[in-house]
Amino acid sequence: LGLMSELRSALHEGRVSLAYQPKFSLSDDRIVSVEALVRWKGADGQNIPPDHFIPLAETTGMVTEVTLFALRETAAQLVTWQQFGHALHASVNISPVDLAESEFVSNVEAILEEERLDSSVLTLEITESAFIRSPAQTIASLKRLRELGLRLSIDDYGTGLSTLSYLQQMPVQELKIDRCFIEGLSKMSSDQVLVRSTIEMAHELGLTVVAEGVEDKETLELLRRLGCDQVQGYLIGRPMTAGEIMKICGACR
Ligand code: G
Ligand code: G
Ligand code: NA
Ligand code: MN
Repeated sequence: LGLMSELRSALHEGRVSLAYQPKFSLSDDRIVSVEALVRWKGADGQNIPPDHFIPLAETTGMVTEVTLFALRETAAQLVTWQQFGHALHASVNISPVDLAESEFVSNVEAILEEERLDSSVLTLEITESAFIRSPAQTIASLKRLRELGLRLSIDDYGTGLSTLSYLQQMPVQELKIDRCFIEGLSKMSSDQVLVRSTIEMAHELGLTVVAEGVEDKETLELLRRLGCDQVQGYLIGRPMTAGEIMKICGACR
């Protein structure tokens, strides 16, 4: 629990921040969105990676404070980008734990109102595994978030053994194909079959498809041919500061 009280202090003392990783539209040929990723600088100045504290924060409930921080910060940043003429969208990762929290949806609604953000430019990413063990409360929360006008995305798709027909019953608009299917895409025809059919099915269901972990031009062009809508990965850009996002979006108004 020492780590969690340090996390709480860090949140209050401004040592938790966000990095933004761009998402590139293959039809518009420009950066259309960014994913907010939490960054924590420990007291010794070292970065503490999310993988080291998010799982623990989930077991203690602290994760919802992180999520609400990320939502508020991203909402404010979107408004700032808009003021500079950048019509960007953004996504924030949420945890299944958040969806089980009774106050979560009303807290989200309050943030949207306080920051005066049009909710349609904000997407919530939820890992696929959350959908599989989704009790009634999770689905109910997702529906209420959707009613607020937020977009919903399935993160890490393909790792959780769910089916698209099952996910069809969920109020989602976007599907992110997990990095592990994209890494070897240009070399492995088995992955190509899988990715092609996933894109086709997702489009049948009216979902936007994003491929994660795109690291080379060959993979990007292959995904373009397969009909993928957006790509994210080191080829387009690593997680970066809000200021750096403005610079690389100089031509993406
Ligand atoms: O790039 P990075 O090392 O930040 O991400 C590692 C993992 O931590 C990813 O799975 C990412 O989804 C998760 N993560 C990053 N930021 C957040 C956050 O604000 N909330 C939650 N729940 N997960 C996050
Ligand atoms: O689980 P989630 O999809 O939120 O994970 C985001 C994580 O993936 C972050 O740690 C981010 O830094 C990392 N990431 C983003 N793009 C790439 C990429 O092109 N290659 C690799 N290896 N990791 C990436
Ligand atoms: Na994510
Ligand atoms: Mn992911």
